[in-house]
Amino acid sequence: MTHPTIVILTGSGISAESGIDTFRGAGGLWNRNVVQDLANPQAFARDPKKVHEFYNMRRRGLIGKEPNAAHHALARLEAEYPGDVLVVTQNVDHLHETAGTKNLFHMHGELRKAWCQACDLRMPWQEDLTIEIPCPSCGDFGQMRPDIVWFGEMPYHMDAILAALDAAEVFTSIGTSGTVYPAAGFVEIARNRGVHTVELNLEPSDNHWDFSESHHGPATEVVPQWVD
Ligand code: BJW
Repeated sequence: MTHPTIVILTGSGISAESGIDTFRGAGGLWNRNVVQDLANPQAFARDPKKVHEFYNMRRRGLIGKEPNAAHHALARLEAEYPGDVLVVTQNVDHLHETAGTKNLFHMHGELRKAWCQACDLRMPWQEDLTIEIPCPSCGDFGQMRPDIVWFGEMPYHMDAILAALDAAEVFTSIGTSGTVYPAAGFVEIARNRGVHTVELNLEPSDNHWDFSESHHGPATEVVPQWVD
């Protein structure tokens, strides 16, 4: 017997109970900072110091954060399920890999990586970034940026993600509001192929009508229930 291939999309809601802010909704990053004005290449070109400060604050905020029961449940699913499981995360934190998930794409980049725009090298980065820091590889100044996909930039691994969606037999979306594309469109791609689509979220997401099945509640409850 073959087992259905599962593709799982995660968003900031899965990390909320680990103490990492979501973007939208009460207390979300969006409300306290005008993220739209910071998370784009034009803002970085105009005021790199301000954009670095925002991401330095967020990178420091990851210190001491641990995966929760939802991250652990997905790692357990990958380890124990006889079929293929792929996690595609929009999150820029490191909690899926800390929990043990290996088959993972960070489609919006990673806070703990830096990208040198001069020599195109991406590297692990735990410290603050500033405009004064030279690139460790090429020595150029002012060229280091957070390895984050900003608005108007192409998300990472898109070819591989679309190929995985093409092979998926189950698509599950966890902790995402369904407002940011192209990730918000994955459920429609899956649904149009007749794939079983599952929503696990605190509340109905913006595209909730695209799901065959929905379970609303905190990720630490609904994700382990779905996995088990
Ligand atoms: C819980 C919970 C708990 C809470 N348990 N659940 C008009 C129409 C269509 C598209 C566009 C458009 N105008 C522009 C676009 C494109 C744009 C876009 O989609 N904009 C929308 C805002 C409309 N997209 C892009 O630009 C993307 N690139 C692109 O399209 O490239 C193509 C292209 C390129 C070049 C030329 C031409 C085409 C790039 C998008 C990059 C997104 N980046 C961000 C910021 C990254 C930087 C950073 O981290 O600061 O990524 S935006 C932000 O939103 C972040 C997230 O990954 C992303 C998704 O948010 P998420 O994870 O869903 O969080 P929330 O807060 O929205 O939702 C949390 C959910 O969890 C809620 O539902 C809660 O209820 C729930 N929840 N607690 C379970 N305990």
